[in-house]
Amino acid sequence: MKPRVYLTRRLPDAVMERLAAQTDLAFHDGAAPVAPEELHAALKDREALIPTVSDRIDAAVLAHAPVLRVIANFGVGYNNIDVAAATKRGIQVTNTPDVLTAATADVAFGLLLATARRFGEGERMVREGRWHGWDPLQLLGADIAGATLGLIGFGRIGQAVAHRARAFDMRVLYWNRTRLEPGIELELGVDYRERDELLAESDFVSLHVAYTPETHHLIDASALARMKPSAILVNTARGSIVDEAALVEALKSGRISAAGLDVFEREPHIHAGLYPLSNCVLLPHLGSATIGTRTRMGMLALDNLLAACAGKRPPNLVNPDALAAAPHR
Ligand code: 8YV
Repeated sequence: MKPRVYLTRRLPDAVMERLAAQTDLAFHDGAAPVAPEELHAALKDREALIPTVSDRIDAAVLAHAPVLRVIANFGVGYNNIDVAAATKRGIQVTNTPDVLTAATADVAFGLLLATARRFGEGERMVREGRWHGWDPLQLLGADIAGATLGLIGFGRIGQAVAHRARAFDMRVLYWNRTRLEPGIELELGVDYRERDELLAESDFVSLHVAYTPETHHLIDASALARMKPSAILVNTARGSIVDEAALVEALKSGRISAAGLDVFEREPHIHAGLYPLSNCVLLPHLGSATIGTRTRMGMLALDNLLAACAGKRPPNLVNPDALAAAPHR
């Protein structure tokens, strides 16, 4: 029997074709996220759910899902899911690591370049007919080569950003909960710093930690105050790692020089104070947005889901305790 699956958004065609062939599929086909009532009703007989970053899957939602066995998140970050509530019910949660590492690192490095070299301001100047010719002092930015990049969080994506930075002749510092072996640091060409030291020493700070209660507002007013006035902040991880209101103040007052943001605290709502600021580049959560990456993410979510429904351990299980938990249904 094919597993009964509910998918909250349409995914790339190749994924939809495989889902249709290998599962009993129902999905929400709108341009906006599925409404709670629709999700609740859909989950009443579904064994598997594929949600995205825009779907909050908490205990209240799970209460409507009496036969759910697996939540195969479409994304590496799974802060949209109450994993503890799922584990309690014996529901497995999986994610999609690795397949989006390069695409997301590209966007982080792209934001670093775009902010340093003022691409957004230049583009707006040209499109709005305000460019009246070359000028030796026009839109002068910051040098990349020789500058210091500080990475907060040094998992797969952080390391991929370090790799790109080394190719651009940057010096790379990192902070991570667990420090790497010195041999690996040497191999990757990176140096460890405590977080406050990293903030003070870096010309660019890029965030690559998962969003958890511990990383909520990790970059707050006091962290921003430690950064150089010339420093640039890049965030492709999760919006709530940064206190957006404090960031607006820091950008307005010149406490830091610029920011490149792909993620926001209350997406798609963006702090009103960011819109008028020319020293920030704002992207609509594009980290993994390539056709190849989104296809690989969907295929991996499906691999995870099929494994769980077949009674096998999914390759990217994030809550192994769910296997032991007596299903509370
Ligand atoms: C996705 C992401 O676009 O994987 C993640 O954690 O933030 C993005 O790559 C998003 O999660 C899709 O659900």
